[in-house]
Amino acid sequence: MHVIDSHTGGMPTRVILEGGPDLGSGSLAERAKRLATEHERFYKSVLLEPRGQPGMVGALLVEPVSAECKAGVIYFDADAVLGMCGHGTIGLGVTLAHLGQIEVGAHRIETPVGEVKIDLLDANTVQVTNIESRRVHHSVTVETAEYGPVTGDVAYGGNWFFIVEPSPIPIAPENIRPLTDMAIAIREACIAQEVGGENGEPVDHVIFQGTSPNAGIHSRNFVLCPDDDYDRSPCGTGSSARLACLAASRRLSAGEEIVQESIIGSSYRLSYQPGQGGGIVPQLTGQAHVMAEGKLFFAQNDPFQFGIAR
Ligand code: PYC
Repeated sequence: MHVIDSHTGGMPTRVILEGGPDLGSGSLAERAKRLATEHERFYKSVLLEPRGQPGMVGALLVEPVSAECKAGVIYFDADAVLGMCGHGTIGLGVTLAHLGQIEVGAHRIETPVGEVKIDLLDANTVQVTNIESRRVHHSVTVETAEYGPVTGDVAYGGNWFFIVEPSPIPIAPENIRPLTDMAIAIREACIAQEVGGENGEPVDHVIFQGTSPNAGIHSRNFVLCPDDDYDRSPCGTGSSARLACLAASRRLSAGEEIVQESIIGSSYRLSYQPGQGGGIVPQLTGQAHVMAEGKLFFAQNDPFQFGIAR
């Protein structure tokens, strides 16, 4: 399996160029469902240790349906197939540029939740225009056994987010463990209490929003991903969901730009335009760096051929 690894603001992406499973034909949503239901061992083994690393997201390149798109891509982490991935799309853009497959300028990418646009600004910088994002519940309370009631917004940015603001725990690297534990409890409470999307979609990510001590930064976040690890980047789909909440509360105007920081201090520039379906169309700009290119082997006599199960 031929892969290229990059990181976007510290968050790793492994682009699978060839050697992935045959997902057949159909829409990307149908092929993503096949990946989730029929190839769980494949996607876990690509990302789990010792072959992968904590937090890593995979980006499986597939043939796009639309001839307008440069590539089709299905993102996944070690525990779930994702609808979209912002940091992964920035990583993919920089990887395609590294391979000489795209040049500075605009390109379309197909994902299971729709087409997104990337603007390659230079070899490391990509602006992503994401799918239309929206807030679906404002100020909803879930009951957690460990932390009591927690109130937040549910919003969609290509994945489903429960967003808590202000964060009950300061967003600082030394608090990653308690933030993770509380976010897991909130996600479980959302699922158990059926707080999610309009059509029963489960919350798969939890965000805590806080402030940054750094000048010029609008906010800092902590994002829990489905694999129970945290996003080292400010999370592209999470930032999209957050922009939808800021827009719905009239706390940010269309075209106004803010800088959002991750818990490790990497940042995205964020803005939005009004969408056609009542939501917003987010734009996020960030940087990625290619780290490695390699071949993955899955030897039958390797006791950890499919990764270390968690
Ligand atoms: O950047 O959208 C994102 C993302 C989703 C999961 C991890 N990163």
